[in-house]
Amino acid sequence: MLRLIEGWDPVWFKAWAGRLKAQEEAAARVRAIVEDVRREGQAAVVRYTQELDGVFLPPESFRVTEEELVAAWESINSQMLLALRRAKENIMDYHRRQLPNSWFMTDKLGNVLGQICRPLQRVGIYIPGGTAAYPSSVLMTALPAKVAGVEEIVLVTPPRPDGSVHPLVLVAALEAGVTEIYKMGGAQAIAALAYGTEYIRPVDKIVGPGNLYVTLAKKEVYGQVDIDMLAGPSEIVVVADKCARPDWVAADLLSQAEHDPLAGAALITPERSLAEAVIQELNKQLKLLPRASIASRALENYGAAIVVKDMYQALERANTLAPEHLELYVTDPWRWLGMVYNAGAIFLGPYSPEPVGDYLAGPSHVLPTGGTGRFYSGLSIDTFIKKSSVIAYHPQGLLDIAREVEELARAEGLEAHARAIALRTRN
Ligand code: HSO
Ligand code: ZN
Repeated sequence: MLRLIEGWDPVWFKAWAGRLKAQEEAAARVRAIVEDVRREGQAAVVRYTQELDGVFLPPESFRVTEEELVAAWESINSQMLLALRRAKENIMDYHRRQLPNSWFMTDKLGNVLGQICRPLQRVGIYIPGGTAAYPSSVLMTALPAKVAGVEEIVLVTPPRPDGSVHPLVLVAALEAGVTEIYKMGGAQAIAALAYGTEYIRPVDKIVGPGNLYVTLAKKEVYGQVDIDMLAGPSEIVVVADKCARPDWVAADLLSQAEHDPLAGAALITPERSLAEAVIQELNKQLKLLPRASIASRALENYGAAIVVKDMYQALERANTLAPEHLELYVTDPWRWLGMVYNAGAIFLGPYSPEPVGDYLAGPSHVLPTGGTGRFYSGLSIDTFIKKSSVIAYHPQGLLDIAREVEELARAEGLEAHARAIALRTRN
């Protein structure tokens, strides 16, 4: 069921890389939804929530209330709360390290130059609903925003059929310092965050994972607001050698395959016998999973065990895939780390299985997928920080560069630019 590939298979690679390729009709549909929300505001959100989520909510009742939060809080068991808090602590510790400093310098003449770093003021976080509740994604997006200093963190998530939100999502939001929560999902939620409605003030940036519609909508509103990335279905690549246990490799591949029928899971190894053993293990373990049908569809369509010549070729293939998660489950993983150019997150050795990163290690699990690891980074403090440059010249400093500025300005045909300098430096 998992195909064995010798060397490389361009047809398989095309399928893997094309998992998020938008169908034209989805893009057109999303454009229409975004436009309707922009023009009509909350009324359009009401309509689409009824049509697409099957839930009718009056326009003023999308915001999660204090009572709902209290009820969620009371429903949670202490074991769960401890787990969330452990994750929270690790995520905050990790992200504090990333905080940038504003800085100032003096140039050769003593003019002051600098860069001021400031958090965004108001950000929107999308949390998917659907087949699974993801409180972990709440922590992995809201906490970095909090640590960065974002004051207003607005969470949106689709309502369940009974009009409620999963209590764990609400508790995670409370723990993470989210300031507003709205029950809305899909393209209509992204549009509402970007343009605002009568009941929701617009945000500066929208982050977080979502399905194809959400991703297309983020692309549509980009420019009105900033976005984190265009994320697709989850994926994992395990580079393994003869030290690897086939059952552990299989378990790691399944951990991402169970997310989505469009998820991708690939093993790359120089050991043919390992590839064969992992395929057998997968078949065994798959049967025991509650989400077997999702995982098996993912493996069937996008899974692969790729047998390569040696570790160099293994790394080359991994860099081509630029996976969201890359496990180096090999004898000396540190030896190969420097050869990884494209990967959202890298997991080293037998005791760093991918799910550790999904929940508790500290780095955000919102990571680039579908080959976009070539140019995107995962969500981090940088996602929520913008920078202003600072220029403070003194009279002598201006005099010193006056001639060159005027020269360049006149060459560009911009006389007013030249005069702003001349006026101050000639008497
Ligand atoms: N692996 C997912 C994140 C996640 N896993 C949430 C479990 N819960 C991101 O690719
Ligand atoms: Zn996961």
